[in-house]
Amino acid sequence: MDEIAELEEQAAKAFRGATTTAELRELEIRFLGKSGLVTGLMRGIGKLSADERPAFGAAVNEAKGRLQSLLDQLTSALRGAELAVQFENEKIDLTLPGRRPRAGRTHVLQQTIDKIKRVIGSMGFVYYESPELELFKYNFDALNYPPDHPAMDAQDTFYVSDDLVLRTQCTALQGRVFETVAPPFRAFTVGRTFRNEAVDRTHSHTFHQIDVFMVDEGISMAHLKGTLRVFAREMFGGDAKVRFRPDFFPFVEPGVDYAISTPKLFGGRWVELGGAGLIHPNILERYGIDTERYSGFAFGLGVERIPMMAHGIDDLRHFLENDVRFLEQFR
Ligand code: FA5
Repeated sequence: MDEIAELEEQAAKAFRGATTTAELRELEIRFLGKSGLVTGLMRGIGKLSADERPAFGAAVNEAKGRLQSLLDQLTSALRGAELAVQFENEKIDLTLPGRRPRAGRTHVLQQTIDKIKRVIGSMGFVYYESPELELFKYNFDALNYPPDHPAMDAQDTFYVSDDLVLRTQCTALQGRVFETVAPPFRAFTVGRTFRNEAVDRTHSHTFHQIDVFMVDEGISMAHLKGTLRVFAREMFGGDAKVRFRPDFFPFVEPGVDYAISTPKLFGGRWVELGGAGLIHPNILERYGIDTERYSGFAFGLGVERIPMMAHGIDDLRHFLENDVRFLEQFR
């Protein structure tokens, strides 16, 4: 019996010395577990005489019961203290200012494209999507480029195969529309274009163009100029002016380049935006359009130029680099 009292005292002392619930759990296993020391006392019962056994068994069980309740009491006291520490550590300070979420915004080029679509669309032109990976025939042949014409050299591009190129100009939409839509019509597209070109502040291998064209009865350079003037005023303000100068593109006759000027930008200096002209009769005839009755105009321009002018951006590489410090300036 002394053996029991001794072990009980030893266990109780160890329990009281524990400083964490984890330590208590270890002690519980060591003393009270299935193969623990107190339980182990029962193994000695075989050495006792039959009439000593019940009293010994009962004494072990009582000691075990007392130790278990001491352990429960100590565990709950320590757990309370531990939770208090944990809550203190995990405390949230509701008075701290919040972290402001960074709101994204539309890319400055996309803002320009959206505005162009509104302006051109409001003049009755229908928007078409046209592929960036384009058949050579739509990018060049359908646009009246004679085979091996030097004008193609100015638009060297990336060939995926002999027939497939990354389009050099959005004018590639024309053949696709002529094949499927009969005049009168007004069509336009906006999208990415590609050229194998040395990159500098005003030239990129990847840039954007708008291409607009219409075919109807009696269309002349006056319609072209009037449309461009409305476009320029909507984009740059009511006092924008448009200027034409002769230029060559195989798909227009006559061909011009055009520039705009407004007193607000660059002190009224002329800024070239793109090319334009009356659609070449060869093209209309190729698609079976009666050139006695119908004629059309077309114009194209580089999109990057517009925000560069409007915001005084000096290098178009900024548009592709996606530096947030650059992008967040444009709301
Ligand atoms: C054309 O691409 C013709 N398709 C435009 C056209 C359409 C003429 C309809 C007649 C009728 P051009 O190669 O000049 O033309 O390019 C038009 C505009 O695209 C240029 O004025 C310029 O603003 C822009 N551009 C051309 N190459 C680049 C480049 N590498 N990087 C940035 N912008 C460019």
